[in-house]
Amino acid sequence: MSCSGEKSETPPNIVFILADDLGYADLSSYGSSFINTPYLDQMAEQGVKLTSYYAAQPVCSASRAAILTGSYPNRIGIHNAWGPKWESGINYDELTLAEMLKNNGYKTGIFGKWHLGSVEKYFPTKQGFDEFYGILYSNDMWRFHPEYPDAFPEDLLLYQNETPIQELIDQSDLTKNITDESIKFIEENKNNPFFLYVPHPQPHVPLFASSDFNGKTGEGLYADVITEIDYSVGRIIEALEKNNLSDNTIIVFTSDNGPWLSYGDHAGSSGIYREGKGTTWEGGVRVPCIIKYPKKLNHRVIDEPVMGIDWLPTFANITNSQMSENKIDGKNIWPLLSGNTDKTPHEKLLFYYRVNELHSIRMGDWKMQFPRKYRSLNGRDGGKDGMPVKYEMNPVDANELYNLINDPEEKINVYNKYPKIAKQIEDLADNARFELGDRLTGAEGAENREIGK
Ligand SMILES: [Ca+2]
Repeated sequence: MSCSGEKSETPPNIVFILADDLGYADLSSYGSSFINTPYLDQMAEQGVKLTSYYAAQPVCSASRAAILTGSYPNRIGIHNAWGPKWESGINYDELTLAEMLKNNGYKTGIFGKWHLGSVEKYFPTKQGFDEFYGILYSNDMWRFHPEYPDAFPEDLLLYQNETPIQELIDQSDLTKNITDESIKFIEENKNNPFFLYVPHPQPHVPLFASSDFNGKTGEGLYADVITEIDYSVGRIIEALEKNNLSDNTIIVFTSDNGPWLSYGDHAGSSGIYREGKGTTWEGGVRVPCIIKYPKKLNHRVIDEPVMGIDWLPTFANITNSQMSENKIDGKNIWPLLSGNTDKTPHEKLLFYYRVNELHSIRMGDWKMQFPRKYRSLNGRDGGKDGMPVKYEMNPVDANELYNLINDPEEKINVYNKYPKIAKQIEDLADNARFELGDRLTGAEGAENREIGK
């Protein structure tokens, strides 16, 4: 409780909507020329629109771990996207966002895709969520996988809390049903503070839209799917308004990583940004992010770099919740969102990928790319109708430096032109390697913590 003597305010509700593999340029308010997203566009006009918001990693499980713990996922032993047989989870020693808010009197619900543990010990209901409706891992980890059907013999199961209630064969109604469950949760909790987490399994392939949306845009199934997600956001906002909750509710909409470009017409777009999911070029990690909180936030467009690790400390600040003693990497970005400062609290943002490999660092306007291989279509078209094409692997042979203000497409390597900047970032990289390790250079991290086993 606050000791300031101020009249205590009703704590705000938090609604966090996460799309899966949605690219930077997939919303009309972020530059899509053929997908219309009126509800999200209105949210961006009324609230805060972030234009340099980053997923912590360009892959599902790791990116989600960052949102829910405030740490770089590799700090807490979490890497990659987990398959159905994966038996680890977020270590119980970590305080999740759901646990933090639950400790502060919030009701907590997750409706959608978890992807942070497939064994019961690590289900969402063991990590701070009162309620769960959805799937435990990605919607393509099933026997209808277009390339590797034998890799996923398990049934893709729809869960209610800890109980499987249905094998999913047709996923067409999933977005709609997740929205229905979310609205039910809002109505059941309208008299108490709540945290509603809606990680949609779409637009991750295989794409599915309900009969109300399938074929309706005339722009292809991907556009239909995004249109349905936008409509879902509209329905959630409407439910909040109907229950007089809108003013004191923080709604966030973002994506867990950039588009899966090898799927071609079933993938999103990163717009001008280079590459997509599975790389730490801008297209893999820079994603849309919109925040609406009518009571406290005015409209603002913010281009300062922030990341998925920032939600936990920011929500702790806004809700006066207690964080754990564990060291985390995220920062409270409330002063930036509310206009009390125009600077990001981050000196640098680290981009790790695969198993603890340091691929990139952003420092201010600059981004350095470190030597490794990354996947690319190298200008070829992606696949069609749900069948991907193969990526090629490109090397980065030496450190490369880009100025994201003059060159947001990361095309012009200016490493030799700015040796002082390069040295500064290389020093940051050395510190990162000392703290968190880097498999590419053989560095053991001094601060990494254990995954839950
Ligand atoms: Ca994803």
